[in-house]
Amino acid sequence: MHKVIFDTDPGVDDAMALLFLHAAAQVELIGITTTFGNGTIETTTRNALYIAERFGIAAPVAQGAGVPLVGEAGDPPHFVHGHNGLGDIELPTTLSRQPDPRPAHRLIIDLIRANPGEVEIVAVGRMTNLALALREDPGIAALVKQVVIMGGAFGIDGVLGNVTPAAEANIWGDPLAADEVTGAAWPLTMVGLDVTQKTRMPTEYLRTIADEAGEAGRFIWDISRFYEDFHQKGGVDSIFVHDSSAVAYLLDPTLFEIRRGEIRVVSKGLAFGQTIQKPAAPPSPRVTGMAARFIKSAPASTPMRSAASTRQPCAVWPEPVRR
Ligand SMILES: [Ca+2]
Repeated sequence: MHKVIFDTDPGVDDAMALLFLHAAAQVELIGITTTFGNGTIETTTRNALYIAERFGIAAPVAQGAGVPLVGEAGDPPHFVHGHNGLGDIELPTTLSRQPDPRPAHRLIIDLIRANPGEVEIVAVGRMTNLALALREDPGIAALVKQVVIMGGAFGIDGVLGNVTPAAEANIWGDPLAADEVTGAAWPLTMVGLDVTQKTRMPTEYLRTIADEAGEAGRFIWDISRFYEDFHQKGGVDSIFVHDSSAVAYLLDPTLFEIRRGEIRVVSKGLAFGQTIQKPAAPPSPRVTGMAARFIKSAPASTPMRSAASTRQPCAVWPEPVRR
């Protein structure tokens, strides 16, 4: 059983990933924490509470950061997720579910401390809440089973950022937080755009979900109309499966190829938000147990394979931030 904290900014694909986690028999969702990103923090928290209430998800929902560690939040991408973050479907004006009284980073700390060695964090928004949790209680890193992130881009098959040529949105939104999170001493896998832009749901597939997956399937169809339109305007005849790819990795990592090595994030200058990996040199004892990893691509029939053995170690590499 996976004991999962889901850190999220719903968001159309976040909502799909949350329902994916909720539907997975091998997942015990123990906490939902919200961050700004696809909407303001008020919008994403409202959306998480709405989904939890509508679909009977019992896990506490805690509101998290509304701004990055440094700087401003910026305007949400209404052209991707709609003004309400859920494809502009009609939403109720009031909810009975209330957020947990704790801020998100405190709920994360409390859940990890209460379940030492068991918690798996799936983080599919800005990494601000995780960075705040590490700053407040650095000891949690050693108590987490694994962290799976949707974010970043590594140029595999020419896949670059989706906000700038250097940066993917979740990382661009708070690169300092991402650098602190990838530098922490916990096992971390980064599911980048290299994977998530290859993993797609065409309209016919979404229609099948609508027809065969009950109320959740119809909800996914409804919220994905606006999101699909955004993709089609960009010349993509399907939707990218961003956040659910991180959930898929959690449930079955053998679906993916993995490249191992530490990751740093650029937080200043032209390459603001770029994720850079130092390929692990074989053999590399530093990798064992605390390597930052990312998934290279996701063909269903391809076994896991490390690209590390073909790489040369880098001569110069800045040490990760350790708090
Ligand atoms: Ca997200």
